[in-house]
Amino acid sequence: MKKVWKSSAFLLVAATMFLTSACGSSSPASTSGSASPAATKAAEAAKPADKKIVLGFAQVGAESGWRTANTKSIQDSAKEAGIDLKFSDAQQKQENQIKAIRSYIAQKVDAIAFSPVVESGWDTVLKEAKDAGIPVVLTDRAVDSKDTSLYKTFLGSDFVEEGRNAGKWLVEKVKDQKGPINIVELQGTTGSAPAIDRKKGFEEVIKSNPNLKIVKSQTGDFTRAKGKEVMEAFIKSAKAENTKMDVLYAHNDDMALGAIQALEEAGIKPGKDILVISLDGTKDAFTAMKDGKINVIVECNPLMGPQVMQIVKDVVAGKEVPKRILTKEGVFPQETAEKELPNRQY
Ligand code: GYE
Repeated sequence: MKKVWKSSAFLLVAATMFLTSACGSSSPASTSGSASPAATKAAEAAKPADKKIVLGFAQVGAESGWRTANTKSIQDSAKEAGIDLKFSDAQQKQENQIKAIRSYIAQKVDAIAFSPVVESGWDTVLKEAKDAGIPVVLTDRAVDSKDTSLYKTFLGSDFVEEGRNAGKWLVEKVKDQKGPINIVELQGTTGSAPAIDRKKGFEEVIKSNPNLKIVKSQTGDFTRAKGKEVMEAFIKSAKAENTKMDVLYAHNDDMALGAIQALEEAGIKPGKDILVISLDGTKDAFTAMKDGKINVIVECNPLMGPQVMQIVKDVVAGKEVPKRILTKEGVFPQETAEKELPNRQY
């Protein structure tokens, strides 16, 4: 049921994108060939047809390969869509994102899009945007605001489902194994939607096999350097306690790649001595998987720029958009690495 909804949501977005691009226009007023007269009126009132839309985008940072691809997708597609993009990098700090959003409000941009670094603490600034009449689009990560009127839509992955998919792969992989299977977990940024949800979905599924146990879990902040550092500490304490580490579950590719380095330096073979599960699906991770160092990658798609621009055009034109729009993604076990690597876009 979830799957059906997921793909139909994707199709809906794809169809909307096709329809509007088929109209071949760049101004919001003239894209309304398929809109009702009321929506056209709202569009004209909202924005003169000859003026470029100004979009303020408050990015999380540049913490990972995923993020770099996401930023490029946003920048390239803004250019393509004829949208004037104001872009800021918050260096993974919520206070910087809030500052950036406030400056977009002060500049009276037409729309604000942002990928909230953590889930909580956004109500005040979102209310300020709403009071200023500036529509907000959430991309990639969610907020936990109870008042959903504070934003127009949330476009991004289902992180709980990603965690479940990682868990399902593991449950199947070890189904014939006897005895305890120790998992170490590298969590994403503390308090971020992907870290919370990827943990939740994974734990929910691995519960079905009592042998599976998370024995160590710590944040590596979604970066390679931190992933390596935390894995080094895990290796050290596992040695001291004389415990085995059978599985590494990393919430993103960068942390997995950092951990792989730490494992190799300690003489442990990633992908063989320890199963490695990663998330995102960057080229670097697929290369490591082709080399046998990662066992499975659950994909998370960062290339959401074109969808973001279409949504921004629609909300600025006063059109209704679905409150939740999902991105489409897959699961890639090791045997697919060689074939899939040349297809990777990021
Ligand atoms: O998995 C990670 C990035 O929010 C989905 O953020 C995103 C995550 C992604 O730093 O690599």
